[in-house]
Amino acid sequence: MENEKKQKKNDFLEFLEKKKIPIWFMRQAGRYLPEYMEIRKNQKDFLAMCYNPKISSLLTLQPIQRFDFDFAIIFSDILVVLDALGYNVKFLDRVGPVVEKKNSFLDLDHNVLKMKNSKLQTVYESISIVKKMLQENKQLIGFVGAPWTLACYAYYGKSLREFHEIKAFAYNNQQEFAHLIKVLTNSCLLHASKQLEAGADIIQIFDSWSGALNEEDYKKWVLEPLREVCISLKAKYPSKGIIWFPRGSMAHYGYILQESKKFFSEFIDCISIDHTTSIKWISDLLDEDVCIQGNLDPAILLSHNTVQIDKAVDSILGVFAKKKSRCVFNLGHGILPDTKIENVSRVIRRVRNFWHNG
Ligand code: 1CP
Repeated sequence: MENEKKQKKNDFLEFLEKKKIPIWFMRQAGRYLPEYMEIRKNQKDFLAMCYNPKISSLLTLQPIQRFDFDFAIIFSDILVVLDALGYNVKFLDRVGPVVEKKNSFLDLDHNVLKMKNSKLQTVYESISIVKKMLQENKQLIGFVGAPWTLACYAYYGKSLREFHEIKAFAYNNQQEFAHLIKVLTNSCLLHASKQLEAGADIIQIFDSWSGALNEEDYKKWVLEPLREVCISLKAKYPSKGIIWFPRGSMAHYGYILQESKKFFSEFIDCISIDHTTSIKWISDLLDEDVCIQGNLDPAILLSHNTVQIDKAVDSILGVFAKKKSRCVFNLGHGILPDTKIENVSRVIRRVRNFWHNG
């Protein structure tokens, strides 16, 4: 028992103890910021911005300079891993990502990510620049897409809403799909490790499409790869933090947290909760030593109704107050492009005042 408590101590958790309720927003650098649009308008290609350490470090720091968020998240995308694996990834205006389709997944090999000329090197360069520029009282988040979510983009080649075909493919081609998940798991581990080595304090694992799966597939394609990645990361980088964001997974939390309680206590520092999940329910379900991050609905920041915004913020803070430590205020998903700047400032002010007055 004492051993477990010792393992749980790391720089991220100590940072949380000091900050009480730190705040950052998913996709905090992006189209809602005029200073982002100023840079974006001269850049044709979103991926080229991600691969330019000078630009990506600048964009990473923009929301910190404007809002004094407690965490910076490196300006990049989950799809850079597919691009580096040899898929040609493009981001088209008003369409979103387009990923080249391959005839087979069998010849994919994660070892290409280790090559000196891998495009991912620019991400690590950007991380080391940001780390040097970031004030000491902030932490830097690196991130990866989880294998299942990346597999969805590799299979469909674009943004998706339905998952029948990829599931049928996985049932019909079990070996090939297992190979794809394996390569993506190794890639996820490699990319996360390199980001931590370059200076990231935390890795957030985005599993945006995890909610589409049934229980058996969730265990195979979400939990097993997650376990593999987190156990290796914690063995290599015990002082660094891990945040897991399994979007749309409310239906799964019951058995996950019951069957894997020990795994979550030991290897996951924080679960990021989307806005369709009740934060009070999850807070009661989770062990005290797993932190909660979330879960304001990003749509509320589009509204003029400040009473409604304050009410939504207070309702999350009410749950956090009972937990006292180890909570991070965030959105339940990425900030929307039409978000009003004054609403972002309002939420930050309210979270900080709550703590000072409370
Ligand atoms: O046009 C533009 O200016 C680009 C918009 C944009 C930005 C700013 C995209 C396109 N990606 C990003 C950056 C990004 N993506 C970050 C940066 C760090 C931050 O500030 O938070 C992060 C963490 C991501 C992660 C990401 N990309 C996810 C996982 C989180 C989620 O939203 O569920 C996913 C699924 C992507 C793919 C992606 N990138 C961009 C688009 C339009 C999409 C497709 C989303 C979809 O399929 O619905």
